[in-house]
Amino acid sequence: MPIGTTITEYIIEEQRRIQNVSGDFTALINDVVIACKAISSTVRYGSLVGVLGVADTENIQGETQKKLDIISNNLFIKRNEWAGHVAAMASEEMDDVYHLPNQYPRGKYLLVFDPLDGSSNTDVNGAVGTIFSILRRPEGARGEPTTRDFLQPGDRQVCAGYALYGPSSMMVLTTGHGVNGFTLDQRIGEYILTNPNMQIPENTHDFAINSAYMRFWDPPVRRYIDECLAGKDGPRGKDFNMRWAGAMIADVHRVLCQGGVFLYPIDRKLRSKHQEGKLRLLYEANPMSFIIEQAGGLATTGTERIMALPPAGLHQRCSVIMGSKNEVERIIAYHLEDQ
Ligand code: P6P
Repeated sequence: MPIGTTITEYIIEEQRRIQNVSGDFTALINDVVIACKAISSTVRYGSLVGVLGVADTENIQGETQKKLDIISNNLFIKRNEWAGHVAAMASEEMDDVYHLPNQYPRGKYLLVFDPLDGSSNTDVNGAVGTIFSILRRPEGARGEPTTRDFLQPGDRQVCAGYALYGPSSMMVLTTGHGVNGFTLDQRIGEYILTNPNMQIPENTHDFAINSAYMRFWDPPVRRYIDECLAGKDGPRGKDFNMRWAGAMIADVHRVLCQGGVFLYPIDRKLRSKHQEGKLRLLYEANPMSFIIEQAGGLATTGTERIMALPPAGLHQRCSVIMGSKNEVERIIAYHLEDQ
């Protein structure tokens, strides 16, 4: 049975392209991959092993945590804390920086992640996944990493990826040299390269937004969606399709594969709660933006490029509009006209 290119082979080939790397980076990504395999397996068993439903805790976002949120977070921590590749970690499910147990060596990378994105889908067997981002620890930093060490703009990411636990389990990865997709071959327990050099179509007829919030949208977003809804008789001269999976990872994966635009924009309701958006910058918007840009798309708040934003806090939120270049450029133009 031919196996194909495993994700480990791909990572090592990538390492050979980069001069003077110690292999730490490769080993870290490998540990992240194993963590995702473990989460994928746990998610698959669902109610058979009693991991569905809510825990009796809340995260810093004030969101009730699902049992799988906590299980996935702990799997990611356990898999990545011991090997000496990371100096510390941060997660949607933990209020502060996670400092490694004293007995473990500290490495030169910082790992930020959303262990289970879309967890509102867990109890209805919907798509969920893991999003992660790898940063370098700032030059010259000494002692235990602080929150400030993590507050780096998305352009400083050295790797970003996600694992989508859908009908098949896929990983999508970028280290800054394009985007590659891998599918988990359950027969051998390896992610195999199935989608090399993923590129987002520049034009599209798909958009993903939660239309329940339409009454709160800013004018540029409302204008863009209204024009899509007007279809071929409207200003766009073509019909559009709407999708909303309730999990950023699933909606953005569709955009990556088929073209489209994903929008979770700031709106009046979020402003009333003094929030700059729904999605979190460090472990949702930045890693997904890195992937989208590497695949030829654009990722913006509407007025600013997401990966240029200077983070002010671990759990900072931001407006998110990302996908096919021509569509995102149109939405940016509508925001500029509205200023
Ligand atoms: P809403 C999942 O909780 C998440 O953070 C994203 O993955 C998803 O796109 C969004 O929230 C869904 O939000 O308001 O539609 O439930």
